Amino acid sequence: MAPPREPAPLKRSAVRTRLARTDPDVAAGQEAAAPESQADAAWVISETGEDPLRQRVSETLLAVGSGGVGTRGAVEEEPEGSAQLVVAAGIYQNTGSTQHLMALPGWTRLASVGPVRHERRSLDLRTGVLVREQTDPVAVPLRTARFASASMPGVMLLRAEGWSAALHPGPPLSGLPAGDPPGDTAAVRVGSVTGGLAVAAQQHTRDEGERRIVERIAAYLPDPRRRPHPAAAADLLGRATRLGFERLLHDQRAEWGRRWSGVDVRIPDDPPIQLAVRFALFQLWSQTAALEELGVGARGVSGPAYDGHVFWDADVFVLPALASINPGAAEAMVRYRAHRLDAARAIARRLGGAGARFPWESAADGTDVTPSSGSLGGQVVAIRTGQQEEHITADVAWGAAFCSEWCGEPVTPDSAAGRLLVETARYWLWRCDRGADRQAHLRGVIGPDEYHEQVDDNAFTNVMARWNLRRAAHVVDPSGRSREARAWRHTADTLVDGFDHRTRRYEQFAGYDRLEPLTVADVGTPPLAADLLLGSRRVAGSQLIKQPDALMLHYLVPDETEPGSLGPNLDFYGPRTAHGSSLSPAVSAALLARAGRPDDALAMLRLAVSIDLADRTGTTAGGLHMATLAGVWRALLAGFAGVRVVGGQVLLDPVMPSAWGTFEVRFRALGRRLRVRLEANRLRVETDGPVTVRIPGSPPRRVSTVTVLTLPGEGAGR
Ligand code: IFM
Repeated sequence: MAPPREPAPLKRSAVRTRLARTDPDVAAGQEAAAPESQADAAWVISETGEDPLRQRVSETLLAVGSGGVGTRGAVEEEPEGSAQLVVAAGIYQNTGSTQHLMALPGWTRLASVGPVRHERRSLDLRTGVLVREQTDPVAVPLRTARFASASMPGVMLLRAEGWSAALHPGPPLSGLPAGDPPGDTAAVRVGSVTGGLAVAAQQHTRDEGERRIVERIAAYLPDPRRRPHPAAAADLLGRATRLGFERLLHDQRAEWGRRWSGVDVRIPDDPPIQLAVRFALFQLWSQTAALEELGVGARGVSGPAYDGHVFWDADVFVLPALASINPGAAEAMVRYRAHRLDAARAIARRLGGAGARFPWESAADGTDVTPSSGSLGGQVVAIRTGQQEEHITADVAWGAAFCSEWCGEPVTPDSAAGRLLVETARYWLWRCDRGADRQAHLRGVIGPDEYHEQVDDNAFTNVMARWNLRRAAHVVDPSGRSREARAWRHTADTLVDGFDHRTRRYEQFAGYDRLEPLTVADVGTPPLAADLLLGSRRVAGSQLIKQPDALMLHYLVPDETEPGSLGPNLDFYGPRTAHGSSLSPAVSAALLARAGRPDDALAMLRLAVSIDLADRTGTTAGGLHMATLAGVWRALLAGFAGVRVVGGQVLLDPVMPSAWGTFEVRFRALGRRLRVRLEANRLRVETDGPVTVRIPGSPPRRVSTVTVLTLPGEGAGR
């Protein structure tokens, strides 16, 4: 049983800042007067700080990031219990299972700000500016504004304005190895397991009567593969300070404006879902970057949970979402895996096998960092995912192939995706057992449903391995002549998949159907941790599942599943799914939409968006659930809008819940920007260049600029 892992205690990194004004008018080129936050409900996430128990959740939700560097939204004075943290993708310390993202020098700490009893903090998703406003009636209220520059990745800016007797900035970087030296400039370089980070910062303070204004700019330069030169951070800082706060604020608004014009959602009849999806898009964008390589931890760069380890969450959730948001970042994720092929080969070799086997949890160098024990309800329990959750190997290959398909890049044997497919196929060929039945089997694994360990022939693992073998064979040998590719195809064709033609359902693993037929309704209301409520042993002996397992096949490789099998699998596994993993509701929402059940899908989507925004699992304090955010966007794009990219064509097969009259998605695919709007049975497609689209029942159609297509049948209501 893989227990939920407690968030590691946060290391408080330091920084101080002061700030001054926030700025709604700066984009219009005006010097900002004392700013008011923009209360546009369609774009703003607000926290009041009234509930001390929500403090760490607010810090997660109000995280900002750019250039692969993330900063939690702790208030500037960092009161007791506040958990400030700055981390960067790929910058790890320690070894083995204790390897974790390094707490970096911080840029948001102010030495003192004076008493603040009531305040409002508003993250404007439209601009990426986080504004804090004191709502106490005092003569000189505290106001702060901060943002992670979208136009200069890695540059962070803070402005504070307050009463000069109370507002003291302290040094511009906090948590430096040798303490916080006095002065208004600071720079440091830190080494990590495989690379390092250089950071430089500078601040200015000025008094205007009783008012003090502090402006601070910091430049972070992380490099997961080598130690960056300190001069490079100083250079970045120099360029940023020459532009100055106002100019960078202006550029911030312009850059986010560009982002939102290309990727967005419009659901006029459902403002809460529209805001929640925008929040997901905002954080997916902020927590990632088109770097030389990008390993996305389960919580991105927004918190310490799972130590920043990279799971399948990255390959099959975050990567496909990014392919439609910021394709360069998705490609960087593929490079993260490709750069670790040698480490994966070494794991396979150590097992006596061939090819490459990826670790369930990966971090700096691609060695296995999965812990071997954890805590479940206060008890120490073994974690076996490292040995048994082997589907990760096919997931990595799937992510790389998906990225190529979505972006319109060919997969050749020499491309990153091609090499990943081939090496993973070699592993599966070695890993499969031949039974007396002359079929191929995969024994002793854990599927996505981690309530059941050491199972044989998990349908998800087997079908993903089958897909992997077939896809690799197609890449190296489309005509079927090579011996190796023939062996892959033969093994794929003989791998058992547990499909029962009578029930039209996959048995999750050999023997699953004979387990105690518990449903979630027998236990409580999902989402729930069935293993905690009933105990691991009882749950392992039952049909309760943590998250979609066989159903993940319909999510990832629908063309590898039996036609017409989605409905029966949803009907059977839906009531047995505890949603004990945060990944679960968004996948279920997408599948319900694909099954033509949009109202049920919308109910599930509401649960998915509440995972972080309402802290439904009590774990958001440890960071954003990146796979959930990605799943929310994919539920809309691939689920409701029915967007797929296959063979260089964009397939569109939308469904609409009865509560919505229209909805629009804007996204990227095949190197194009697309806007797709559904209204009744009319589909309006707008692109910035020619692209081939296909709707059900019609031949492919080449479209450019604006085209209106009519859907067959009842269209939107289907
Ligand atoms: O990868 C997931 C897994 O599927 C369920 N437990 C949490 C992991 C990290 O998010």
